[in-house]
Amino acid sequence: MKVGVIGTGYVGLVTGACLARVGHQVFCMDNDTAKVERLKQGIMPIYEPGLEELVQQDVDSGLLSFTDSLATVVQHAEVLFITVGTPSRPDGSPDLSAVRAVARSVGQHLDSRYRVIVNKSTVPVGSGNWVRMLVEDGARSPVAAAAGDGGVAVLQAPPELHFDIVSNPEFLREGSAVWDTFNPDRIVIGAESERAEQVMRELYSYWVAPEEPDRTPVPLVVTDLASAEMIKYAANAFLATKISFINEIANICERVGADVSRVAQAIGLDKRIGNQFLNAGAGWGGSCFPKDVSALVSTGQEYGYECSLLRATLAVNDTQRKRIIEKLQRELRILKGRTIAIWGLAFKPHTDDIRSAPALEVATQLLNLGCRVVAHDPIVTAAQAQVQVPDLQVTPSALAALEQADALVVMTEWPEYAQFDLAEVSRLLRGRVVVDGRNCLKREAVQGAGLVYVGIGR
Ligand code: UPG
Repeated sequence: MKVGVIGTGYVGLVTGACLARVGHQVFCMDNDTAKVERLKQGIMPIYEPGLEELVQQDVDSGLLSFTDSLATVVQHAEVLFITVGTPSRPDGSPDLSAVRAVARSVGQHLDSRYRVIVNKSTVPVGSGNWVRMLVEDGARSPVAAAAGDGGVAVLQAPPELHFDIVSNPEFLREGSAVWDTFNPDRIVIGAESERAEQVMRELYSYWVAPEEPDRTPVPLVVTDLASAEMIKYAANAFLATKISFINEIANICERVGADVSRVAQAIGLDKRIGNQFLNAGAGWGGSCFPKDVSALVSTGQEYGYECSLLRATLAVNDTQRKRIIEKLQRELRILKGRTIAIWGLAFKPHTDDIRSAPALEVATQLLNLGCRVVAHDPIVTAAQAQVQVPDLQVTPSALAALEQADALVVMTEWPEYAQFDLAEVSRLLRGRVVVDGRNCLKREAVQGAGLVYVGIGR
């Protein structure tokens, strides 16, 4: 099939590359011409394991191409994915201006051939209808005739449109997005018509109707538009709540002398609970959970419902970062004038994404308290981090960050942090305190090196 992907961010690029890999002809479009040029040269805008190789192979096979021309994509593709960003506005509601602009422009370029327009960006419930309206509005707008008309806009009669809107939420985790795309737990399609559903079944046939007998079909859930949109929010809100729940349990564990790791392990063995997303720590960040939980609260409010559980999920997450500062204060007493080393800036390992990263929030709070903060991350660069926290010092060596530091705080569980020689860590640190904000170090080993170990809920 011929597929257009509008927006080459995380979701768009990964989706486009994976669909090309299974044999579709994919056109990835972005209005950032410089980004398109870099993609053509094989330079990825994000760090994601396996993506660069995949894109390169797809480009070599001729199945993946990049363009900045929306007209080209709309003309060639029978399925059009909208994968542009929907960041949070200050009040927590999502900023849909990019979706609005793309939907209208798609409408302006549509002709009378049938198209399926797929919302893959996480958009509030009800957006499917709204996108339909925008596409229709776009189609009614004046269209300038092609180049060579001397710049004079020529009014053309709007074509008779044949299109359906589909909601097809993504469930990709940064750091394993390519793997997740090839191995999804389910594929969700919210479709307006049987015709659109059939197109999507064919598009995803590699997953839902595999030809190889040894591959198990991925469950396909077909719903109405609103339910598909809700599934995405409900999944992220549930996962975020699960983490806030275990963080709350951790906070009680600390007070009663229990170990949250053992508690999580045991409750996770109950299949009704499940053992994933039960790691207590400094809280969740990233581009999805904070934005999506806030957006769901905002949708509830819009429709006259107060989301008290989800507000608590957000509140627990917010205070969880402050607990790192409290722990430092408890150990060091005065924080003003102290040097604190932070290991890990990305919101989680195997990504360079620092959006809503707990590490940067903790660094900001420490700087505001008069500390000097020296951080290390295996991938995030000083330039990247300093856009958000200008006074943060970032060193390319994890061990160098420890020199003259009164305490070490581990904020991202990069595997290499658990492998350092703790005797060396102990020798370099001026102070004795190690706050393990991700429970990723071995407590006994840290203590064995003469350091004070402070974990979360243990
Ligand atoms: N986290 C914990 N404890 C856990 C698991 C995760 O604190 O037990 C934190 C993690 O450190 C990170 C955040 O939770 O800060 C989110 O982690 P993760 O879900 O792995 O990352 P994302 O890439 O943000 O993926 C989420 C959903 C994915 C969805 C995506 C965008 O997992 O299904 O597609 O958001 O909506």
